[in-house]
Amino acid sequence: MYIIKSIKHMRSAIVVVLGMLSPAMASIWPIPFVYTNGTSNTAANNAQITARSPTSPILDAAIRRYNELIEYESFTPPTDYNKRPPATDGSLAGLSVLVIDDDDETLSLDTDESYTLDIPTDGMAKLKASSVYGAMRGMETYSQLLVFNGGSRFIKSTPIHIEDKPMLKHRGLLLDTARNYYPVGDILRTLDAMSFNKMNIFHWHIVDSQSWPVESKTFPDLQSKGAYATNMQYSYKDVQEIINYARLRGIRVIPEFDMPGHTYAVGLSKPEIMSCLNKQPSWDNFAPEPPSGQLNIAKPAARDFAIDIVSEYVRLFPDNVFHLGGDEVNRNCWKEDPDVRAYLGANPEETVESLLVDFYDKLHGAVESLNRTGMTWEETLFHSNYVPPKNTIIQSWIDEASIPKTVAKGYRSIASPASAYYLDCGHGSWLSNVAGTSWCDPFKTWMHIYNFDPMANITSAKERKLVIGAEVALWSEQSDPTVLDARLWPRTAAMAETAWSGKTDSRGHVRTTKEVAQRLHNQRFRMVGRGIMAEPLQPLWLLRRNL
Ligand code: CP6
Repeated sequence: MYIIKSIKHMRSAIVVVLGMLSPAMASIWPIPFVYTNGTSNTAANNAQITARSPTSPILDAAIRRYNELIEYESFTPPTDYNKRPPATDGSLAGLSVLVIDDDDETLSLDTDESYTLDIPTDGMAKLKASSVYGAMRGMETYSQLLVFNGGSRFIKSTPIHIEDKPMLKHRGLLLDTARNYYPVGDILRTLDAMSFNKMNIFHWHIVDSQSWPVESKTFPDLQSKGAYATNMQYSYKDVQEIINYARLRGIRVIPEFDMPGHTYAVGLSKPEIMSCLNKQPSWDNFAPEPPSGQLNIAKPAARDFAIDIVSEYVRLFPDNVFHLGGDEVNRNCWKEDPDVRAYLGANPEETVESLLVDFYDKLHGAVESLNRTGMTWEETLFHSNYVPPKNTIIQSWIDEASIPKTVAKGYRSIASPASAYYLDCGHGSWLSNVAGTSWCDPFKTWMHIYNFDPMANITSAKERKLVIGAEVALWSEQSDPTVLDARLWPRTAAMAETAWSGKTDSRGHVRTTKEVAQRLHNQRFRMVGRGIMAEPLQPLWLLRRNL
């Protein structure tokens, strides 16, 4: 018995080692659903991409972009340093792209991002996708197969056959541009980095208590009084540039206008619709972080304001999904507000809770009547008496168990547990010296992120289908452009692979961080070569010794 066990153990150890060192496995991140390869090598000095039917502007732009990238990129995986160029058995004639539905350029949760890619040992490679966005994912994979050595380009281990598709339809990154400001260029670079990892949702947490950086045509003072500075603003034109840039990369921009909490900055121009503005020094009785301030839910003008905001920004942000925030409201802020007290005195059938439910209801109703799907933090569902519309997308963050709880109630869930996916802190909490609280520990390593399974503890097929996405979050209390790339990458890439490829391969094997470390290290180098200052994971020499 004991011997059989240890033989089994030894055998699986050998399989793991082969899996790690196999030269056959190209360094693709995230790893494709199906990947088979041969033992030849293909010279790829001609790797030019062409469309079989050049009818779509988005496809044309993507082909141009990848041709340019292929033209300047000369990526050698660190594992190939000091290695001689491989002998080749044939040469590539380029890549031909076929999109079946190339006049449908809608980008939504239903977009089909699947593709198949075939690389022969000699001749023309072929990429086939049903949408232009699937073709982009395939071109990304293709670009990752091209490696340099000794001044020449190759694709190794050909012929290669890939069939690929995402496990989760929503693979997101939240960026908070209110606690610290990021210039447009930093956001565009982040969108590039996302596309290198096949991510497709930019959740723009655009405003919060500390600043209102985005232009408003309805209430211009929100920005003029609420932005940190005149050069720390997003104009309509900036926003449109970001949305277009994202769309060309198959990335949807979901805006979040967080209400009724996290709104101190609104009070800089509209103090008359606010409660508990800037309580000092006891802000922590009223808000999760200073400065305190929430929309005054007893005032019809506050509710009208919220609806006006949604009405204005659904016109600027074309995506079907609109995030209403709803997180971390503080009841005490309203209980102690003189206007709220006066209102409740005159309306004894009402309570703070009923006012909040009414506020959520009006806001979600407005989103629905504007033909959008509402998205909200989990508090709206679990920490209030409100019952959101059944198609509302719930973003789970407080507890890992919130994800199974959300889908058990029949709602769609985006997995963003703070315990695994909150990237914000590179060091202890800024608040620990002020309030004795700390939300930074422990630091979320890439292994920690990779090990989290958004589907954990969800067994029924129906409920697993309701986990539609995963999202990491960069809250910016302690991040700004100086650390952006290193704070995001390559840790976000770890989430991107678990969201695209899943935790389990097509043979039922659960991937381990040990097996994927080498590939992630290569992806980090690839990203650095493409202008993303991703932080290093390990010393280079270790790899060389392992050869
Ligand atoms: N800001 C907003 C935040 C956070 C949330 N919303 C947050 C809460 C807890 C942690 C990290 C960030 N800073 N608007 C929660 C969704 Cl640990």
